[in-house]
This record gives sequence, structure tokens and C-alpha cells, in this order.
Amino acid sequence: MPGISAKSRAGWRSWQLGIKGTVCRLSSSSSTTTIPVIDLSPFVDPHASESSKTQCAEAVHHAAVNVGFLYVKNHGVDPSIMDGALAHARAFFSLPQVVKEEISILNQYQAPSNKEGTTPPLSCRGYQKAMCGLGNRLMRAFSLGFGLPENYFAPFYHRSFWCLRLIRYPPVSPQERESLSSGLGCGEHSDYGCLTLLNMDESTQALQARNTQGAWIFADPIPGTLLVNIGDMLSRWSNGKFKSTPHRVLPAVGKARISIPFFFEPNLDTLVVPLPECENYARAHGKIYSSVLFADHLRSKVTNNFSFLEPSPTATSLTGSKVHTVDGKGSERH
Ligand SMILES: O=C(O)CCC(=O)C(=O)O
Repeated sequence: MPGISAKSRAGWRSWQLGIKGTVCRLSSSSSTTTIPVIDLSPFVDPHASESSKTQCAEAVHHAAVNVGFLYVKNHGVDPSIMDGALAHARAFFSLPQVVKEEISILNQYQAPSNKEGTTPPLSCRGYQKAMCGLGNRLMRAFSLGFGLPENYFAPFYHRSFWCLRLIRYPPVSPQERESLSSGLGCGEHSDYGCLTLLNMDESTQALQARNTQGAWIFADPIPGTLLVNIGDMLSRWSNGKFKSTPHRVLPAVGKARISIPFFFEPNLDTLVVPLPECENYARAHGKIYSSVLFADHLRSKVTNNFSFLEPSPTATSLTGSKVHTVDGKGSERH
């Protein structure tokens, strides 16, 4: 589709609707490592000991520094919420084309209000609450990992500009997959904000992360876990210490794939100031990051990736702009 980047083209093909056990191997610059599975229960259990929290915080910190991806288990989100969201997504994508077209991003960039029969059969509030809860638990762990108070980041995401996206990747033939002639399911990119919390169906060999040697490594679903990756803003907060790892999705052979990324973001007006705690790391790696307003970063990414959106002149105008996805705060502001 001319004028639309690889990522947005993928979203179009996949009928992307915005509403706002395998451990795979990845390599860090010095050693081969894996996408770790981390038990997050110390940040779920209100009676957890300080030492168990510290241990968990160290594990998530290590994963963020060396891989940029991690699986979390015992994360505090009820499995029925995760499965329910996948079921809702499947039900939405099986609706007649004409119904889905009503909320095409090319028509309006924004889902309509909850009109019976025209909106997807999705109650996203419960899911949003569960994901924001998980985002909060992870951010508390990252805070401790930086040696900061557990709630250090809380004022920067208490009005999170989150975004929930339902994606269906249409199936391709083995030949198409081999030659990638049908295009990637989703082109190489990094995520814009803080954390991406990915709920995916059982399809394997689809999502790939690029390791530091440039090799593409599969990040397959692991039952009972949720996949987390670091976005650009958390990377910047850490002065580049945390990796906002590039990733992409290959089209699935024979069977459609459903995935539901929840983008847990800072408040739109958060000024992301790189942490002094990470300055030594930045100096040692020859790159000091500057501060950025999340709204500015988001605007530049969205307008670059979705060329049918006109660039908006100021950061503040974003709240009323044509963001292709519908997210909780954005929809309230329209
Ligand atoms: O579908 C996936 O597994 C990942 C999707 C993704 O990377 C994105 O929407 O940014």
C-alpha cells in the first residue's frame, strides 16, 4: 500500500483494531543468553519479603539490560482475562467485513462509541485495568532495580497513555512465507513507550527479536506467561542501558495468528529525563541521551509510520489528533 510503512501496512492487512515453552536464545554483546522467564510473584504478593522483591528486581533489570525481552509468570493477571481477550479478538475478526470496515483506521482512525452491532464484541476496560496493574508491578520492579524507591516512576504513568491493539495476521502458504513474498506480518520496529505486554495465541515461529549480532530469534509463546519488551521511553530513561530491542512478525503458515499487544506508556505530558543513576553506563558506551517529552516522541513515531496522518504541529495537539488507535485516555479526550 503506497505511502504506508511496513509496520502500518501490516496493521492494515491484519485488520488491526486499536482500542486503546520455549525459552529462545538471544545474544548480548558479550555472551549468548536467553529470554528469561521471571517469576513476578514478589510484586503480586503484598506480604512478599524485601529480599524476594530485590531478587526479582535484579532479574528483570538484568533482562532489560541484556535482552530487552522477558517472559513473566505468576504476574497476577488471571488466565481467564488473557484467554477472554483472545476469544474476543477472534470473535471480532470473524465478523462480516462490512462491520469491521466501520472502524477502519482509514475511515476514522478512531473506533466509534459503543453502538450496538457496530463495535467489536470486546469489553476492554477490565483488560486495560489488568494490564495497567501489571505495568505498575513491572515498573516498581524496575525502580528497585535502579536502586530507586519502588514508586519512583508512578507519577509518570498514573495517567498512562496506554494503547491496546488487537491484531490478526492472515495465514500464508509455506512458499509465501519462505520468500516473504506476501510481506512481513509486521515490519522491524521498536516500540514507542515504556513496556509492551504481549498476549499471543499458541502460534509459534512468528514473532522475532533481533539480537545484538543482527540475527532474528523467535519469541514463541510460553503457556502461563506473558511476554514483555522494553520500549524507547524506558530505554531513554535508562540512558540506553535498557534495550528497546527491534522485533518483527513473520506471517503464519496455514493458520491465522492473533496477538494482543498492550502498550503501557507514560503520561502523555511526561518529560522523560535520563536517570543520573545510569550516567556511568551511558558515558562508558559513548552516548548520553537527552530528555524528551513522551508526546513529542509518540507524535514523531506515529506520523512517520502512518503517512496518511498529517504531522501535528505541537505536542499538545496530539491529544485531539488522528491517532490510529483508540486508547483509554485519548478516547476520553475526544
Ligand atoms: O504481534 C506481535 O507478536 C507483535 C506486534 C508488535 O510488535 C506491535 O504491534 O508493535
